[in-house]
Amino acid sequence: MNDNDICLISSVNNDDIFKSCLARSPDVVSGRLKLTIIRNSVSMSEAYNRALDQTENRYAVLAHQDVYLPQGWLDLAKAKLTALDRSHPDWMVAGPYGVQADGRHVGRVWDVGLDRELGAAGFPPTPIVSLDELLLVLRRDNPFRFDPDLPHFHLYGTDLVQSALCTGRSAWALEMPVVHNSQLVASLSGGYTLAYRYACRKWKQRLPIPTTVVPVTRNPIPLLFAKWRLRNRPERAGKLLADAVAIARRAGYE
Ligand SMILES: [Mn+2]
Repeated sequence: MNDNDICLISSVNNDDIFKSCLARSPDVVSGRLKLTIIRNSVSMSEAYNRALDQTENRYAVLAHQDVYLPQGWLDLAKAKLTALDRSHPDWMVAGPYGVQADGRHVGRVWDVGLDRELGAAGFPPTPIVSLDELLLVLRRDNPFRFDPDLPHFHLYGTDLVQSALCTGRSAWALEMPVVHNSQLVASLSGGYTLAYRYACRKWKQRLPIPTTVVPVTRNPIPLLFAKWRLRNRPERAGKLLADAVAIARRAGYE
């Protein structure tokens, strides 16, 4: 696998956050990992499809603007993806953090909003049924496109994984940790609820689907309960809670 087999894609709506996180990743700064930026998108599906139309690399890494890829990440990802190509040639999607069919989380990322590492070092490649959207790797050996009818900027990781699984392809959590310089989710109303309802209808034969936020289920209670728990949480500040490089060092990622 060459550097040119992989491209990095990000939908950017806040340049300060982007410059402080993803754009600072050493593999991006060095130019080894070519970055395609999408702006003014109406949904994440629309953004990512636009980027897929502009790129041809065999593997697309789709990352949030608030993700920092630590020193050495590209080489680590190449090694992990090459191994997965050999061990599970049917794989289509991978990421550093996901949820298994039984609801257990698996992965390793540092979450700044929660101020701790999620998961832990030393797990093997693990099959998952949904991925945290912070970073998704898509293997492009078929002309996959994100669902343009999935609204807003939520649940596209779950939708991607389910799309892979229902066509007989596999999806994996791999140990390739990153820093997610996130802010806490402010609300699950509005766009989240619209995306959730869409996912419920689309995947009704496959429910319940556990996710990192709320299980997608026929029963409306889990989403209502999660919204209630967040009822007093203030709006996101719109600025970062920590320095991504300092966190990467503290986490031992570089
Ligand atoms: Mn994020």
